[in-house]
Parts: sequence; structure tokens; C-alpha cells
Amino acid sequence: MQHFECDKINYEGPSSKNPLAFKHYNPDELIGGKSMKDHLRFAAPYWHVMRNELSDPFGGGTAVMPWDDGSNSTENALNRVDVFFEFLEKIGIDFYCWHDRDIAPELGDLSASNAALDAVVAKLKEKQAQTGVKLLWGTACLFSHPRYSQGGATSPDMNVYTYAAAQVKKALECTKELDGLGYTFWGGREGYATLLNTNMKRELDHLAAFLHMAVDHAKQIGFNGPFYIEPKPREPSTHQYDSDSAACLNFLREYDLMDHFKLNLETNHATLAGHTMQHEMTVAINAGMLGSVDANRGDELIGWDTDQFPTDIYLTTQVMLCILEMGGLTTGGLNFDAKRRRESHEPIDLIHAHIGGMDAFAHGLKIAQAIRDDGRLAAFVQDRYSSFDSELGSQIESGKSSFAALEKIALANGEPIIASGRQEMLENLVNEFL
Ligand code: XLS
Ligand code: NI
Ligand code: NI
Repeated sequence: MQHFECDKINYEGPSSKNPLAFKHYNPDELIGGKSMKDHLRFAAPYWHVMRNELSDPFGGGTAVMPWDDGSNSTENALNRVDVFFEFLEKIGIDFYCWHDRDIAPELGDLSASNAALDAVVAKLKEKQAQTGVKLLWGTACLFSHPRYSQGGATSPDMNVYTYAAAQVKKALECTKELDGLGYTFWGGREGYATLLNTNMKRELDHLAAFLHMAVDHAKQIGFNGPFYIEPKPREPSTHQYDSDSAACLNFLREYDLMDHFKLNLETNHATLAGHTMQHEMTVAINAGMLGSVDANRGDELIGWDTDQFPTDIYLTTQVMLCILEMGGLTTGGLNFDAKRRRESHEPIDLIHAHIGGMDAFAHGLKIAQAIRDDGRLAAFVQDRYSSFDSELGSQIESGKSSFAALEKIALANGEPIIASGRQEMLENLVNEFL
């Protein structure tokens, strides 16, 4: 039985008018000597594709899901797996991500929930073997259940903390069982609603202890993939401790976790933090800490995590410039942490949505590669700092100069004559390639 009314989506090229075809994403086409598929490493999130009913704060779900009987049963969860793999096959996505509670139901107690998870993981494992699909990362949902309303790893209640630890232990073991390439921590409730009731220092210490236990357990079970932290400043909490790239790096350094973690950056979270995605990526890349990307976008007019599909070529070009600059993704990928609008309720809309995201990234990749091949942008930046390529510059950069030495030179030199930053010229240059 087929659940999505289409055949496998093929590449037809930029002149195609077929809405159910790729115009730019041509998986095996080489860009700078590497296939598009290997550059982009697209992943689909189980939570949005299979579980998002498309509700909003003012109304319930609209998504039509004829395959779902609406029950919280393990059987229903097992049925969804077939539909998800039909989706992956038709759209041509080779990686996926999940939360434990997306793939399997939370039942009466922890051992019942664990058993349900085992049953679904066994089926996922079979499907992965049949199709070659890989798990990009797994994660535990420590934010939906009422017990986590005041946090999981930062809950003031030790019994909740303990429960969260058990849940992450199991999710980690399931990730390992499915040969997952990474494991993500997104701490939606790891923050606070008000500082009036919060001991921030103690909560951060607890969070770090939690993450160290995760590292230890990964070692014990032989899970080698990186852990990812996914920054987001707020929503649902007023303030989330992992607020942006810089805050995460500081936390990881302070608590000696740098060797085991990388960042999973989400475009809409960057926007909520008041940064561009390019900024967030640059901060992470400079520290050698960019692991993976949750590829979506926000809305300039709505102040929450709208998780829209990335269709803005300017944005995808910037993201791909960053990824090419760092030498490409390794364990990570581009996970479409994105959902359809509430009005796009038919199953086929899932296909349209992902075609759009994949094409926008393929297009952005081609543009980014062309900008790099052209070389003028990079040459401008290099030249802008060329005064530091002098002997004095290298003394400064290697920490071998002093205020006294520089004062002497400043007194002798007189007023510096500086060059233009040429922002508009560079914007025009980028537009040449769009
Ligand atoms: C929510 C986050 C979430 C993570 C996984 O805003 O983006 O979906 O990616 O827990
Ligand atoms: Ni995300
Ligand atoms: Ni998000």
C-alpha cells in the first residue's frame, strides 16, 4: 500500500516544471570533486515527518495521517516505521534522526516504555539493513512529559534527574544499537522560567555531571560518535542555558567536555538568539566544534521557532559557504528540523516540502562552490588583513609584541589611512552568482 501519492522523486533539471521533481538536487553530480549527496548528507526528523500533527497555540492538528490509528500503542508505532521508510525512499534521503518518544510510546512505567522502544528499534534496525538508511543521531525527549516541566538534567528534583539519566542511558543504547553516528542534547527545559526560584550555579553543575555520565556510559557501551549540543536561547524556557554557540562553547570548556562534544546548529535557533546562522556557524567552526546542522528557517514576523523549510537561496548559500570552508561535514548532516505549515495538511505536502529544502541546499551548494572557485571574495578578505602579514604583524599575532613597542611605532607613523570595507561591492559580487 502506498501512503504518498508519487513515485520516487527524480532530478529533472532547472527547466523542469514538474513540482514532484528536483530542479537542482542531482545526488551523484560532482561539485568540486564530491557528489552532492556526500556534501549535503540530508536527514529527515522522525518527529516532524511522522508525529507532527500541525497544531499551533490556537488550534489542534490538521495533518492527514491515514496510516495512524491515533493510539499510543506499540503496534501503531511499528506501523509508522513502514510509512517513514516509504517516505525516505521516495524522497531519496539516506539519514534520519529521532527522539525516543517519537519512535515509541511512553507507557505506564519506565520498563514498559523501554520494552516498547526495544520493539521499535528492532524494526528500525531491519529497515536500515534493507535500505542502507543510516541514523544520523538519536536523542531523548526530556521536555514533553509533565515530570520534565522544571527540567530534566537541571531539574531541582533529584528523582526527576535520576529518571532523565535512565532515559538518556536507554536512548544512547538504542542509538548504539542502530549504529547511530551521533547523539544530540537539546535542552528545551534545561533553563529557567524565573530566577526567583532558581539556583543557576547548581543547575549548571548538575547538567555538567549529567553530560559526564553520558560520556562515561558511551565509553562503556562502545558508542564512539560525537555528542552534540543544540543551542537555542528560549522557548519553551524563558532562558535556556545552551543559548547560543558561544554560550555552549564556554560551558563545554568550563566543565571539561570539549573533547566529547560538538555543536548541532539550527537556523531558527540562531535567529531567536539574535544572530545569523552564518554567525553561529562561524563561531563553532573557529573552535573546530561544528558537528551538524538542523536545516530550517524562521519567520521574520513571528517570534517563535516556526521551523519552516529552508527555501531562501541566500541563506543556503551562506550555510554551504561555511560548510565548504570547514572542509565538509563528517559525522553530521543537514537535518530538516522543519515542519509544514498548518494549512499544508496532505501527506504529499511532506514530499513538496522536502523537495524545496533539498533543492534550495543543492542550489546553495552550487553557488557557494562557484563563489569559492571564483576566489575574489576570499582574496578580498585575505587582502583586508594583509598589513598583519608583516614582521610586526606576526609578532603581534604570536603574542610577542608589547604596548611599549607599538606606542613607539604609532608615534612615528602618524595617523593611519585605512581602506574601505566595501560591503556593498561584496554584496554585489555575491549577487553575481545567484
Ligand atoms: C526544538 C529542537 C528539537 C531538537 C531535538 O526546538 O530543534 O527539535 O532538534 O530535540
Ligand atoms: Ni532542532
Ligand atoms: Ni528548533
